[in-house]
Parts: sequence; C-alpha cells; structure tokens
Amino acid sequence: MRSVVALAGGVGGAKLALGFSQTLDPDELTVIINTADDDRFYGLHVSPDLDTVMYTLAGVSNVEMGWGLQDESFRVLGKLKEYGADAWFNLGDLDLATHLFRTQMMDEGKTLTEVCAKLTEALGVRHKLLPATDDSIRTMVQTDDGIMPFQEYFVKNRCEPIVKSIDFEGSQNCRITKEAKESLMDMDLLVFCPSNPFLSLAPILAVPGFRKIVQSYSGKSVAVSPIVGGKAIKGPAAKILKELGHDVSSLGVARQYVGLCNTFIIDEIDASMKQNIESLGMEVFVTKTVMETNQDKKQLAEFILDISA
Ligand code: FO1
Repeated sequence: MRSVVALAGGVGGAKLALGFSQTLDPDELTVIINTADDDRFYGLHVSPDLDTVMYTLAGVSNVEMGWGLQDESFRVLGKLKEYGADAWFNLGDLDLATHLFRTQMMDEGKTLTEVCAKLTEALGVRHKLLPATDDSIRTMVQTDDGIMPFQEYFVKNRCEPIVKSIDFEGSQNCRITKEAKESLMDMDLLVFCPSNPFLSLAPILAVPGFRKIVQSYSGKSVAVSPIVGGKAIKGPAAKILKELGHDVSSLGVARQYVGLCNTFIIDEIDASMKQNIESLGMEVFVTKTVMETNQDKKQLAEFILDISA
C-alpha cells in the first residue's frame, strides 16, 4: 500500500495527478493543491487550481481551454457584460454552479476542505484533493506595472507585466490543515508535479510549517521539471524564471528545489543537463515528461512510482 502526496497547481499538476489517479487506489493518493490563485469574481469565491484538478480527475475538464468545464457556454457572462459588469474573468454557465455552491457553503461557515470533499464526492472523484490551508492566502505579483493579484496578472494582463517579485499575502497567519498535515506525516512518496515553482508550488510551501515538514522528510521526494527545452509547456514559468534572473532551463528550476527534493526528473530533450543537476545533490532521471495523451500521464506516474519503489 503506497501513500503518495502530490503537490499541484494548474494544468501541469492536474495532468500528472490524473496519471497517478489511474495507477493508485483512492487511499493511496492525496493531491495538495494551491489556493493562492483564489479570488472573488462577481461576488463568488473561485478556486481555479482546486477546480482544474477536480474537473480533470472527474473527466469533465475543458482540455482545450485548460480550465473550466467541457461543453461550456458563457450566456450569463454575456448578460453580465450587457449590464456593464467589468467581466474580464470568464466564468462559464456550468462552472458558475461550482462557484455558487462553494460560496454558499463558505458563507454557511464550511471550510474550503469541506467544500472540496462535497464537490469531489458529487463529481465522483475518489482520490483525496486538499487545499494546503483553509485560510486566506493570495499571490500578489510585484511587476513593473505595480503590484497586482494573480488573476489580474495572469488573465487581465495576460502575464505581460515584468515580474519583480511574488508575495503570498496572508501566508504568515494561515495554518496548514489537519488533513494536509496528516497526509504529509504518513506519506512514503512526495511528488512536486510539473507546476509553476513560483506561482503554484511556492504558495503551498509558504504555508507556515509546510516547507519545514518537506525539508525534514527523509523519504523519497521527486520533482518533475515544468520547463522542457527552455520553455514552459503552459503558462508563464519560463518568462518568470527569466525575469527573476534564473536560468530558463530544467537546471534553473532544479535550483529552486534544492533541499526540498532528492530526485529530479527531466525530459529527454534536456538530457545534457543531467550532470549539472546532479551536482546540486539530486538524483536525476531522464524520461518523456511532456504529457499529451492519457497514456503519457499514466506512463509518467508509473515511472515515478517505479523509481521510488
Ligand atoms: N484563465 C484565463 O486565461 N482566462 C480566463 O478567463 C479564466 C477564467 C477561469 C475561470 C475559472 C477557473 O477555474 C480558471 C480560469 N482561468 C482562466 C484559469 C486560471 O486563471 C488559471 O487556471 C489558474 O489560476 C492558474 O493555473
């Protein structure tokens, strides 16, 4: 019986989490997901990364868009625009049900963890999806255009502003959830999914106590590079690496994980970087990390389980 904890953010994390969900039993996998991208839109609490992983594992995600639900329509959004709402954050009609339900439950005093359990159960997701904290934590991006919340940087400004630094508002006061801590205490494998190290994984590690648990973990911890051939598969990871002065490569990413993981997986395209990354003190494996098909996702998950057996 394995007990794997996968740390995930958006699309890259969701893909590998799906791969694991197809190889591990429900009680063998816990996915701890970033909630610092959460924000309020049209009066509703939206948890993009929780929803992306949840919809992906439920098999109902909108694969083309990389977020939201398949077979979606945007009639409500169209009406909101007609009323003059500042509607730059697109919420689909079916996706709205998730945000209405979550906001209503939270208004009744339920936690993000409780909402997640209710939604995943309703969607038939049997593996455990957990926020790292139920408290508010918000990614604020310091740019040459001033400081802005994550979604304003990512969606409204299409990641164009130059990033100077990234902070997690509220991180000092937020607490790791009992469920997340328990999963970290009894795991036998920790996986950093190929998510953005600065925007998806750093906010999870910023929850007080989280980084320390990971650093003192003596078991197997594996990170998968989200940068392949100097590019991000999706999202602004490469641009941010460059703007924060790091190498835009698997090596540049590996440097972010020193002390956090003992194994680093890079794509075949980056095989020449193996030695350099090993000199950081990590064991390096080279395999196909780009996940296009469902088979790719399963294969990468199985590869990680095999090298960690
Ligand atoms: N990303 C966009 O690029 N444009 C959008 O309008 C947008 C809306 C949206 C609504 C719900 C949701 O769960 C995600 C949404 N995303 C959108 C993606 C979101 O900004 C990112 O998935 C994460 O915050 C970063 O991974």
